[in-house]
Amino acid sequence: MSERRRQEEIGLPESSTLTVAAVARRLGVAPATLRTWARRYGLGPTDHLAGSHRRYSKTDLARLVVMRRLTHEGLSPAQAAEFALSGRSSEDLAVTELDVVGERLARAGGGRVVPLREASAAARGLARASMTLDAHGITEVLRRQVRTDGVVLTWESLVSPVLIGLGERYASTGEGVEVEHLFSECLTTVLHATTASLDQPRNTAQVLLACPSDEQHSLPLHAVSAALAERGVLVRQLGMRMPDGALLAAVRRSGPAIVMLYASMPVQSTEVLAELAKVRPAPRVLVGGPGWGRDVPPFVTRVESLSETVEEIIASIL
Ligand code: B12
Repeated sequence: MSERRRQEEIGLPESSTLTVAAVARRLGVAPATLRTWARRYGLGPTDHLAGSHRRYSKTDLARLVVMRRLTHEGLSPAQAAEFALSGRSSEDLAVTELDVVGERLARAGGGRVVPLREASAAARGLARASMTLDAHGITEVLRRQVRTDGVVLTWESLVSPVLIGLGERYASTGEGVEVEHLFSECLTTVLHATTASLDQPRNTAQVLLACPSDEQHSLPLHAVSAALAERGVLVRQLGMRMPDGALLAAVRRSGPAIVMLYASMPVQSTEVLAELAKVRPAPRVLVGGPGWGRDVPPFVTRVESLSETVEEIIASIL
């Protein structure tokens, strides 16, 4: 994170200073922890006034924000402090370090975790950032992972297990809607940024993505558009809750070579698929997600994963 970004996050006027109690409230850590961080790691107020009334400046607070984030992500306090004092951005942490972080989190366990069967260490780290509602932490992990591994691998090894874990937690406890929303927002931001970075599309054939009416689970489609953007393919993204009539109108107007529909919730009627078959020229139709039952017509291709979707689309249009 740049110094400016860090300062912005802190949102404190340049000259203001804060007491230990005020910093503790802002960061959500105990005053005793702040005193320990000051004593052991030199992360106390840097003004040179003696006595008990020393106050934290904006720069001191910025370091503590990094310290808190990295300890949440699973670094030891000593490692986190070294990083916070170095003034380096937490994005400089290598992905291998991220795995170490995740491994620690996996071992740490604890009560407020998302159930993650067979998840990678990094997925556990991401889940932990989600549970502490650390929006910047979630976004950073996702951005870093997309940059190194690309969208498909990030989705399949990291994002999907976390989403399924969040869903299971909600199903068994009825809790965590706020976590699900925050995670979805951060993920959408990262996927949109990837999609928007495509400036020279190499496809002339059009691709249309949408969720059927009443379907709000659009994240997989945002992953499809971001993964295709990485391969130089631009799509038309209609997103969630597309009424049948509007979808058909868009298809007639834009003449896509391929239409992909994703549904998590049970699809009430497949009539729109029959209508799509009547459009001329007829687009190829893909459906994905657990919402599609057994009765999809034979001219429709079912896709089971993000990678399969991306390969099917690319093979059809390039
Ligand atoms: C994020 C989320 C939300 C967000 C969606 C935000 C957004 N913009 O997409 C919000 C908060 C809006 C939301 C709302 C709701 N949600 Co919701 N949500 C989820 C969550 C956690 C992730 C959804 C997702 O993106 N899944 C994508 C992948 C990770 O999961 P999947 O579809 O199961 O993946 C399988 C395959 O599709 C395939 N796959 C994986 N990735 C990809 C990618 C592609 C392209 C393809 C083709 C395949 C594929 O592999 C997986 C293994 O089989 C799921 C949990 C879950 N297991 O999905 C619940 C979940 C889908 N939601 C659920 C529910 C009940 C709801 C609500 C009804 C809650 C409510 N009471 O209001 C509402 C409204 C839903 C509606 N009308 O559409 C249930 C659905 C249960 C059911 N089938 O009936 C789930 C399963 C949670 C649960 N376990 O109870 N939700």
